[in-house]
Amino acid sequence: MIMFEKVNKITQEVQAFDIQNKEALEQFRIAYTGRKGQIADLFDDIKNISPEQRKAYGHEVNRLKELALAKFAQMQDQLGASSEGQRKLNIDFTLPPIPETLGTRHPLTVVREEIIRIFERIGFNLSEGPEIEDDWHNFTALNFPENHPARDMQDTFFVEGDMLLRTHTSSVQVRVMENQKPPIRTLSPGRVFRNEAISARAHCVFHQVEGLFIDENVSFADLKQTLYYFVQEMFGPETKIRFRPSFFPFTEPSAEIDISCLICKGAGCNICKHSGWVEIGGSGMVDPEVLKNCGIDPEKYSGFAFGMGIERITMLKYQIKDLRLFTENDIRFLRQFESL
Ligand code: 2NM
Repeated sequence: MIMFEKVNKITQEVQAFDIQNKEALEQFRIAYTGRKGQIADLFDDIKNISPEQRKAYGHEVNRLKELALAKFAQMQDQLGASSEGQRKLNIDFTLPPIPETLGTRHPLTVVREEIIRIFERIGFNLSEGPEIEDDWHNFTALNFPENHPARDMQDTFFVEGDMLLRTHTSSVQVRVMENQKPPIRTLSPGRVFRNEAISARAHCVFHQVEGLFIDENVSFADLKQTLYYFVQEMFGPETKIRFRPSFFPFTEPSAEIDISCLICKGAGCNICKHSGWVEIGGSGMVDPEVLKNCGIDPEKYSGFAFGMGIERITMLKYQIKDLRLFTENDIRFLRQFESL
């Protein structure tokens, strides 16, 4: 018992010891942690302890030793007493180095590049255009009537005068049609902007890829076959495609593009709201009025166009449930795409 009290007493002394300067630090070392210090004496005393109490005693002395060493190291740091030489000696050169962590591509980048590669194989090139657009390229050339709700402040970010943040990348395709002669086969991926409240399903900035195919005798069958090829390549050979009649100002006829639900394979689940189908975009035959607006003769040429949301396709492909994950840059989310 006496020995345990001694440990307690020295513990209290160590705790109370006021180290203000390097001299005090050295005194502390000599008194407690040094080779001939009191803690070393306590270890020597272990031979005088009864075998039943030896384990508990050893435990207590070890705790005291750690406490004293920690205090010493801390004060040594604070007083700047440890020399560079000593520090260097503390490095274990045999340890393996910390490996470099690889950066990752963002899942939206992975999917955008995959979409580009798929359309590249059937002759689509890439086109880009400005994110700040004028009314003509974003709306008027695309046959949006003057009073269309998309032209409302509630839906579109206006910059100044008739300048706005593009609400789709169709504006890029208007520029292509104005500047190139058919045949045209072009893909325009890019950021688009809509004045929406941010939620799990919507964001005011998102990514689209639109496609445009113009030549003589292009038909709705060409549209269907092109998109069928795309969904097979993108989502796998089991994937079914369905076209649902719809309306867009710039296409006639128009159709929404649905694919069979990847999660439940059509049986019905939360993702497809128990319908077995999920929407991935819209499409249609370019309205002759739009061709005319862009300087292409609608008597000679026809074409189809389509548009898809890259976030939506990425969410379906990787079962991502919340759009906000794409912009939060949480490293735990991004790391999951390390090998892609
Ligand atoms: C969609 C749906 C349907 C489209 C139309 C055009 C253009 F410029 F040729 F008129 N580009 N993209 C289009 C057609 C986009 O997105 C849902």
